[in-house]
Amino acid sequence: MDGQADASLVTNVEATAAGAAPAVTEVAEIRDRILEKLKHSVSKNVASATPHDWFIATALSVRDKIVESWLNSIDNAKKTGRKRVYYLSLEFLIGRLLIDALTNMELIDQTRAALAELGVDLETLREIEPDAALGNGGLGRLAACFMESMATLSIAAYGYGIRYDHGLFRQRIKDGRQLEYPEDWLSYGNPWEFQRRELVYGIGFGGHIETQTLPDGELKQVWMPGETVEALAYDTPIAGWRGAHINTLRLWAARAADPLRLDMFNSGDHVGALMDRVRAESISKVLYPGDTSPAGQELRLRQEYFFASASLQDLVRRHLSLFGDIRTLADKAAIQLNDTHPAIAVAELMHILVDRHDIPWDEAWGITKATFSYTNHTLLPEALETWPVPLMERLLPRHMQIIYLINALHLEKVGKGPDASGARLAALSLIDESHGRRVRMGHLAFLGSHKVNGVSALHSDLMKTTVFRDLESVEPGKITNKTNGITFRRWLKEANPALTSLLTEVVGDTLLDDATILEKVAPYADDAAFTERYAAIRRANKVALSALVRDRLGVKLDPDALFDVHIKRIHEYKRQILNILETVAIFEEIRAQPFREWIPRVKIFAGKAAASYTTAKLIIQLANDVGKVVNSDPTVRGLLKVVFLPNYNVSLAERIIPAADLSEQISTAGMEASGTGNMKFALNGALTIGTLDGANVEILERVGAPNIFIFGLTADQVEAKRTQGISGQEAIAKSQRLSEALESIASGVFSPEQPDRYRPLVDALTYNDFFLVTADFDSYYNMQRDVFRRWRDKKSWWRSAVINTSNMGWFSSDRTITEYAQEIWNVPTTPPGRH
Ligand code: F58
Repeated sequence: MDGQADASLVTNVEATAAGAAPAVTEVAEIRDRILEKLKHSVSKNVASATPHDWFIATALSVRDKIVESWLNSIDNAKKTGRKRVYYLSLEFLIGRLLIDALTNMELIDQTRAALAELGVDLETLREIEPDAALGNGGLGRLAACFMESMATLSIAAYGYGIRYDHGLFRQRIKDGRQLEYPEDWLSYGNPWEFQRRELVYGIGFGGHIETQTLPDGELKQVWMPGETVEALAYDTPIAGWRGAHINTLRLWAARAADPLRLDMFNSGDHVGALMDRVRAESISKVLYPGDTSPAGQELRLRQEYFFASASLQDLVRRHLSLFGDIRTLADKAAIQLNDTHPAIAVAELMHILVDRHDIPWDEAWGITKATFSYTNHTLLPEALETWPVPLMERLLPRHMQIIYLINALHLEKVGKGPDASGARLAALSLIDESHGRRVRMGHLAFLGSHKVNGVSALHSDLMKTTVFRDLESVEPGKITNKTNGITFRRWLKEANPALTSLLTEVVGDTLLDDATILEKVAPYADDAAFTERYAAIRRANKVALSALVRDRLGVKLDPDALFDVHIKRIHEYKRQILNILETVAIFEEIRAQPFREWIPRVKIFAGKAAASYTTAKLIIQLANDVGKVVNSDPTVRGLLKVVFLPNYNVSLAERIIPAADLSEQISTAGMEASGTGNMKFALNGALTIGTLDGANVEILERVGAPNIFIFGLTADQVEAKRTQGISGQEAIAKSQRLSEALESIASGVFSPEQPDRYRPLVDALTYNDFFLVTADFDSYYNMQRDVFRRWRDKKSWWRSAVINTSNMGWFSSDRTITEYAQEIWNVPTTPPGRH
C-alpha cells in the first residue's frame, strides 16, 4: 500500500469504520461492574439513578481497572529502582477524564455497549463531567498532554501541582461583555482522585532565622517560620495509551494546622476563630488570584512556595526511603520546572540539602543544578516573574538569604571573566535593581538548572538573543529547544473519532502508538474517493458544531460555509483584532457590492481574557458587537456570520477544532512562544493562516508552503520596525480598506448606543501599535483572499487538508517527551505497544 492509494480499501472504509463489535462477555462484565458501583458506591438502583449517578458509577468502574495497572506501575518503578521525573507545574489543564480514561484503557466501545444495554448514552455522561480547568491556557494544557505522554512512554513520573477549589473562571457574555464567575468543578465530588491522608507536609512562612554555631565552629542558619500551613495530597491516576503504565498527578490542597481557634470561638468571636483557617486555605482556593493588589501578589507567591515545598519534601522523602542517600538525588530524580512559577524550588532544595541534611554548599549546588531543568514559555517582559525583595524577605527569609548567596557566588565568578562591566553584572544579577529591588525568577531557574529549553525552534533561538542573552554567554549551550507537542489520543481519537477511523484504515491501528505513520496518508491526498470521505467527516463535524452554536447562541450557521476559527486566550499579541478588522472590511465590501460572488464564511471566536485586562475585554466586546450587526444585516444575507462562543475550555476546543476549515494563528511574529492549538487544527485538517511565529514555522517546514497561508512581518522585521516607531498612521494612510474599517469601528457602526466605545482601541492602533496590527493588515487581508480562491477549488483545498494531517505526526507529544527524556532527564522510554 505504501505510496499507492488503494481504491478497494477506500471503498471499504464504511464497513470497518464502525469497528468490530465488542465481545459479548466483556460487555456483560462491564455492565455488571457499573451496576455494582451504582449500587454500592453511589447507593442508587437503576430506577432512581440520575445521569450524574451513572457518570460516577461508570467512572468508578473504569477507575478500578486503572488502579490495578497503577499499583503495578508503582511497584515496577520501585523494583527497577529507575529514575523518576517530577513535573512541577502550577497548572494542569486536564479537561474531562471519562472518555480519555476509557480510550486509553481501550474500553470505550465495550463501555458504550454496556451502557446502551442499560438504556444510558455514553455521550450524555461525557457532557456531564465538569472540565478540570486547573490552568489558563497553553502552558497548562501542555502539562496535561505531557502527563499523558509520559505515562504512554512508561516514564515513572509524577506531576505536582495545586488542587484549586476553583479553576479558571467561568465566562459568561452579557450584552457582549465578559463576566467572570467562580468555577466549581468539585461541587459534585471528583471520582478520579484519592486523598492520601497519611501524607501531610508542613509549609512554613515568615518568622526569623537563628544562627547556630556547630561544634566544628561552622555557622548554621536555622529558619524558624512564624506560620505553618499543611499541604494535603490528592492523587489522580493518569493512564497512558493502552493502559500499560499509569502515573500519578499529585495535587496539594492547603489546610490550617488547627481547624479553629477554640478559645476565640468560645469567647464568642465565631468569625475571628476561623481567620487562620481562611488565610491558610486561601492558598489553594483559586487558580491565578488577581495580582494587581499587593495582597494578590503575596497570595501568588504563597501558592508558589506552598506547592514547591510540598513537592520537594515529598520527593526527597521518597528518594530517601528508596535509596537512602540524599547525595544520589540527581541520579534518581529529574525535576522539570514548568515556567518560573515553581522556580522557588531551587532555593527550597538548597534549604533542604544545606540546612536539613548538612550538605556543604558547593556540593548542594551541584546536586541542585544536576536535578533541575527549566522550560520557558514566554519572552514577554511583563510575563517574566520578579518578586519584590521586601516581600520575599518577609515571607521566606531563609530563601532570600540563600538567593543572595547564590547570586554573590555567581557574580563573583562572572566578575572574573573578560567582560565584567557594571552593566553586564547588573543584567546577570538575580536581583533587578531597576524598578525597586526584585528577585528575577527566570534567572534563578536558569542558574539552578542544567538545561533550559524553549518550546519551538524560533522561540529557543530568540531566548538566546533576548532575555537570556547574558546568561547564555556565561553558560553557552545550556539553552536547548524542545518543540511542543500534543497528545493524539485526545486531540485526534477522542475529539474526532470518525477521522481517526478513516486514517486508521489507511495506516493501520498502530496510529496512536506511533503517530509518524500518518505519513502513509499523504498519497491519498490525490485520491478522490478518500478526500470525499475526509470532507464528509468534516461536514458532519460542522453540522454538529452548528447545532451547538444554535443551542448556545441562537445563531444559525451554514455548514457549507468556510469555518474560519480563532480560539485561544484573548491577548493583544494574539491579534484577534486583526481578524476582526478583516471581518469588518469584508462586511463593508459585501454591503457595497452585494452582487459579487462572496464565499459564505463563518468567523468563530472563543477565548477568555484575564479579569483585569481591560483591552482584551474590550476586544471580546467588539467581536460580539460586530457579530450582532453583521449577523442581522439583511444585505449580508448570511454570507458572513460572526460568533463568539462563551466559556472556552478544553471540551469546547474538542468540539470546535474538528469542525474548523481555517485555523487562525496570527500573532505578532516573535511573540507566541510556540502555540499548540496550531498543531491540533492542522492534525484535524484545518489549513493554517498564520505568521512566521512559534511552531507555525515548523508546521510550514513540514506541510510545505503550498499547504499553509503564511503572511506578515517576520520576527526580525518586527524588531526592526519597532525601532523605527510603532505608530500605525503610515500603514493606515496607505490602506483605504484599513482606514475605512477603523473608521467604522471608531464612529460607532457596531456600538450605536455608545459610539465612542471603541475609540481607545482605534487610538491605540493609530498611535501606539506595539503589536503591529496595522503593519500586517494588508498582507493578512490579501492572504485571506488567497484562502477564498483556494476554497473555491475544493479539490486543491482537500488535498492540502490531507497533506496537513499526514505531516502532523512529528507534533505528537510522545516525540517531545522522548526528546526531554533523552536529552534533559536521562531516563529510559518504552514506546507503547512494546510491553
Ligand atoms: C503558552 N503560555 C505560550 N502562559 O503562550 C504558548 O505559545 C505555548 O505554546 C504554551 O505556553 C505552551 O508552551 C501560557 O499559556 C500562561 O498561561 C501564563 C500562566 C501564568 C499566568 C499568565 C499566563
